Amino acid sequence: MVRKKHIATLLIPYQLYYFPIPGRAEGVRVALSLANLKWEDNKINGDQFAQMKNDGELPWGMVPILQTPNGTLAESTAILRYIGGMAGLTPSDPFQAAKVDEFLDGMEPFSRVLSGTFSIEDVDERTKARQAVFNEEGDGTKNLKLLQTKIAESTTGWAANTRDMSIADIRAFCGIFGLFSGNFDGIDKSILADYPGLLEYHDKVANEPRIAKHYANFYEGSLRWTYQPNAFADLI
Ligand SMILES: N[C@@H](CCC(=O)N[C@@H](CS)C(=O)NCC(=O)O)C(=O)O
Repeated sequence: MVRKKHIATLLIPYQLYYFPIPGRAEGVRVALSLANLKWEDNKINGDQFAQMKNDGELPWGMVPILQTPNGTLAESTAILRYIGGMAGLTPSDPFQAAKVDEFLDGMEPFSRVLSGTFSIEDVDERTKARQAVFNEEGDGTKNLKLLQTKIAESTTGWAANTRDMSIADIRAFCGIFGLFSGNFDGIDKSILADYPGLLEYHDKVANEPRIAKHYANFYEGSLRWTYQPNAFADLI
């Protein structure tokens, strides 16, 4: 599929491939947009995913991938670092940049809290399993508390204590609030009412002018309402 798109690639040099949901590609989409690059959002279905995998187009057998003028790049965090650099979202100071990397790597367990639930076919069982993730002792709860604590420790309010917004914020914002769009059975946005620090952080990032502009228009059903200012205002 990537090979067949080579003409489009000449015109639109960055080609993202992912499922038609925010998921692990959303931060990359934001970074591509903030970097003002010419890019295309290729939304694939399960059959296209299988075809790409079968054709050896996925370096690690997974999506997202980003086709670039220099070749294909996989792994959402690697792509975010690469494009984030072009968007001015990575600090130039090496230690600050490493702290941003620390945050990105540190929040990986959060990104996986639902991974054991996707293969549960029965909707009631899946719902129960996901509710358990956000029970008092669940991994979702543990990770949300940790993220809230980490963000509260920042003196600037940005996730990795950077002077300006960084890719750590893009990942944290897209990852945390994307979970509460209503796309995942059993996960209700009311869970966030227990995390006033995260709701405050939502307000800060959603109102950052580049983010607010990026999400000013989204199409119905895109699940991206969670990224708009005041998305969770009724919980405060
Ligand atoms: N570490 C990878 C994980 C990517 C990942 O889990 N991708 C999932 C979709 S969210 C996937 O491709 N699943 C299909 C499969 O594993 O067969 C990243 O961050 O990009």
